[in-house]
Amino acid sequence: MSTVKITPSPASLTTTIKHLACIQQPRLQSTIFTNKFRTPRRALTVSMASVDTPFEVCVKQSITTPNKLGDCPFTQRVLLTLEEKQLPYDMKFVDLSNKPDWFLKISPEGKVPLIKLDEKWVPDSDVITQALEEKFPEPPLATPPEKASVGLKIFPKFVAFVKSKDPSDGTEQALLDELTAFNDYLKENGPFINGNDVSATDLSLGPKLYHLEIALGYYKNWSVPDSFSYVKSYMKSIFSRESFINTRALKEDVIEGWRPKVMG
Ligand SMILES: N[C@@H](CCC(=O)N[C@@H](CS)C(=O)NCC(=O)O)C(=O)O
Repeated sequence: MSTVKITPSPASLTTTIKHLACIQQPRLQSTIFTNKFRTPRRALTVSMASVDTPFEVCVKQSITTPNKLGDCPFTQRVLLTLEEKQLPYDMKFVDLSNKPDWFLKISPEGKVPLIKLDEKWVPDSDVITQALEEKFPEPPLATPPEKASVGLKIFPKFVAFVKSKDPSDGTEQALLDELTAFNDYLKENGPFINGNDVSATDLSLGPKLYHLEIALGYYKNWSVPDSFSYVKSYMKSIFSRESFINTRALKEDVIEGWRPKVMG
């Protein structure tokens, strides 16, 4: 099992202690954190729940570069949630092309992401992010139910288009229609899906738009038209968040990850 751990620098550890003083345990100084804590963008209101050990998260391993996170948007969604909630985690890399026995024992479906919560391995990014929201409500990330499905159809339309071999089959137009609706929505309600603050639906959609940008750029020489200015700024602002930079897949992994589907 390959686990990546990064020891925070003394400076970031000081920041960690300062900001998490009321939830951290006495073992803090000897704990190794995988994600580096950063000065939060907004005032940090900490959960009263105790975070005394990093969460173990099974993630897809890079197929191009040793010891790097791979290209799973569902995994990135979970890592983004942990990062935005300033929760520590250790990533356990899983080679999905040759799933190890230890992984298949804890994940009968053989899928990532998988997180250990209360001593139980929990699969599925929907379930995991919901559980994290309930256990660690600060900062609140829940998207109101009436907004939770905004942008939901963009990913399936992107998948159909990237796999399409017939330029006149309507898949590009179907994606453009979804992007038009999303652009109009953001113009009225943005800059994020729930207004001024990022929420769970953005953390789900962001990694998918990242795949869209890289895969369509590479395989179809296609990019989101400039006329979708609200979608373009949305992507820019999600992709430039520290949480996103810390958890994004390598571009080459996204390209290689889509290759079998595009060529298939
Ligand atoms: N509905 C799941 C989807 C997870 C998923 O499809 N993960 C992919 C990697 S991105 C996987 O583990 N695939 C392995 C396989 O199907 O063998 C979630 O939201 O977590």
